[in-house]
This record gives sequence, structure tokens and C-alpha cells, in this order.
Amino acid sequence: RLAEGNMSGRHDKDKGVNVQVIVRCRPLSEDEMRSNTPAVISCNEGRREISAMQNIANKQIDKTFVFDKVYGPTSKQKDLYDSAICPIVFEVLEGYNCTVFAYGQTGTGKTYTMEGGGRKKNGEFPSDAGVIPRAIKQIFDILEAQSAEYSVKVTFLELYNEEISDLLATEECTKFTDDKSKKPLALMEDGKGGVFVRGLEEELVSSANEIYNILEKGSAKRRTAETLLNKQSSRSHSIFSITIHIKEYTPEGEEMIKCGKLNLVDLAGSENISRSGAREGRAREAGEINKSLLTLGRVINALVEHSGHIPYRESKITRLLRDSLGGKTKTCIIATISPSIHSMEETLSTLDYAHRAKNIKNKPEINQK
Ligand code: ADP
Ligand code: ZZD
Repeated sequence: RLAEGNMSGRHDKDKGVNVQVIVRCRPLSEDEMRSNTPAVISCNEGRREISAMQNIANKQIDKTFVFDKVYGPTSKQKDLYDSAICPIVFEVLEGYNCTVFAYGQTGTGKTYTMEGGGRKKNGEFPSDAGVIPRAIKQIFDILEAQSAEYSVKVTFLELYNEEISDLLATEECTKFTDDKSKKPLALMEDGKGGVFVRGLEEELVSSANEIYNILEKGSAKRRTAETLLNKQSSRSHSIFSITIHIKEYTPEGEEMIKCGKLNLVDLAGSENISRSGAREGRAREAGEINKSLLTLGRVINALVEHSGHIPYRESKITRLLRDSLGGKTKTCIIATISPSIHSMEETLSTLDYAHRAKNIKNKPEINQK
């Protein structure tokens, strides 16, 4: 029988490993091209540098940042996946928990990077498929090539206004509530320092082919909820998680269960931190929407500054992803930016945030029994 949950770990590296931070700059859009919008970001992928070109009082002042990886405007989904995410999926299959966050201003490519676009073409993923469908495909390709017994489970949730909704739950589960598109789920302490979402649907997936229908269900549900509840998608966070159990045998013939979990997180637009707080009338709602993003920033600051108190408990996103920030999970942040001169201020703030996050250290441990 495959065991549930995390198992007691053992240390790999006592010093800790830094959160990996990568930056991706999208190309200018067709509209931006038509209106001759100047691009003010230059990317040097080889040197892992991003420069923002600023012209202050006729003086050319560039700000340059170095990251773990840099993807310029011509980078393709496959390039980013093969070089940045593929190694992470291997670690998940070795028994690590890993998290990939997409952070950035609305319209810079968070969802494009994490999910991608396009419909399924004759059984194949489109070339602009993002991290989520590619990770699922890679996981099944590897598992199916091995002879070990395994199980793969996925969850897909959305966090809006500090309320969790299940993007996979079927009508069965929601038909007794007034609101068919959304049922708030409770975050519960597991008594071991972790949290879980009570009532969250876990789908057992037996092949990569099944996944497409699941993703379709999830995105349809998200669209319905957006329309019905007048949600602004830029204000929601979504977390797609894949949990893998693999049964293996030690050379002595002893049974061993390896368990790895991959969290793929599409955060709310980072501009929501600075601006929506001022919105009148719905101030409370704005405050609630900001809470997770604001707290995420505070948790990162506290970790980087080694403050005694890390305010994990002050928002849902930081409670859910606590282990990814200073815990035992391996974490990668993809910061997305626009090349446009009109986004300069927001871009500098994203680059600054991302650069600070490089200093967070985690202590990854393999889950193994
Ligand atoms: P966000 O999720 O950050 O709000 P989106 O993923 O919706 O942003 O991207 C905004 C638009 O830019 C979409 O039309 C998307 O297809 C396009 N886009 C984003 N990143 C890229 C990229 N790297 N290459 C090509 N198009 C992109
Ligand atoms: N970004 C699209 C979904 C959207 O916002 O609706 S793209 C990928 C990950 C998670 C959910 C959906 C998808 C997506 C998709 C599109 C249409 C129907 C189902 C799923 C997708 C894109 C490429 C390959 C596989 C899935």
C-alpha cells in the first residue's frame, strides 16, 4: 500500500540552498509595436543579466540585475521548460517537494508561462503549452518508462479575496450550496506544523491523456466563477499541485515509498499590492485581496532580514506555501516583466522584489520512508 503524506525526512544539505530566481521578459505586443512603444529592457541570457534603460535628465542610467536565469523576449516555452523546470521535475521524482511561483505585474506573462495558451491539436500539446501541461507530460513519460508502481494525484485551487475555491470539484459536491461555482474551503492545521485544505478534491490521474480533461474542467470552472462572481482574474492566485508516490525496493529487497510534490503557483498581479488599496467603496475587499500578496512580501523580507518573527500565519497563501519559503521545499520564482517603457516603474519594483528573494534559503529534504 502506498503511504499518505510526507514521511520523516533526512538531511541532505545542512547549510540550506537558495531560492532560485529567474526572470522572463515578454516581447512587445502587437498593439505596442503598432504604437511604437519603446522597449527599455535588455536581456543577456548568457550573462544572466537584465538591464533597465533609464534616461534621467538626458543621462543614460542603466540598472542591471543578475539572476539565476534570464529569458529574453524571444525565449520559447520549450526553452524555459527544458532549462529551468525539467531539472525540478527530476527532483520531485527523487522525492523532494518543489514549488514554482510566477510573480509579476498583470499582463507580463504569468499565466502564459505557467499554463500557456492554445487548444489541444490532434492529441498533441500546442507549442505554446506552459509549465503545467509540460510537467505533467514529463512526469508520465518518466514513470511509464520505469517498472515501479506509482500513483499521481492532482489538486487545483484558486484563492480570491482570502477565500479558497476548488477548481476541480464537480457539481456533485457543490449542488447543495446556493453558489454553484464556488464553495469556500477551510484551511486546517494538521497538528504537525503543516496545513491542508479540508474538502479539496484530489484527482487520481492514471495517464497524461487524462490530464487535459482535468485542466479543461479547471479552466472552465475558473471562467464560470469569474463571470458569475464578477471576479478580476488578476487578483486571484491559483495553485496546481501534483503529488507522486513511487514504490521502490532497496537492494535488500525492502519496500520503500518515495513521495514528491510539485506546486505550480500563479500569483495575483503584483500591481495589486501598491494600487488597489486606495480603491474606494470596496476598500475591505481590496484589503482582503491584498492580504496574501502583501504578506508574501513581508514573509520574504522577514526571511531575508532574518527577523525572529515570520508572519506566515497572516494570510492564506503564506500558510499554504509556508514550507516553500524558508522550509524543506525547493523553490523557484519566475518573475515576469514587460519590456515597455510604460511599465518601467512596475518592472523595477518586480526586479527589486525578485532580487531580494534570491537571498531566501531553504533546507530541502527528501520525503522517504
Ligand atoms: P499575466 O498572467 O501576467 O496577467 P498573461 O499570461 O495573460 O499575463 O500574458 C499577457 C499577454 O501576453 C497574453 O496575450 C500572452 O499570450 C502574451 N505573452 C505573455 N508572455 C509571452 C511570451 N513570453 N511570449 C509571447 N507572448 C506572451
Ligand atoms: N491559459 C489558459 C488555459 C486559460 O487561462 O484558460 S491553457 C493549462 C494549465 C492549466 C489549465 C489550463 C491549461 C490550458 C488549457 C486550455 C484549454 C483547455 C484546457 C486547458 C492548456 C494549454 C496547453 C496545453 C494544455 C492545457
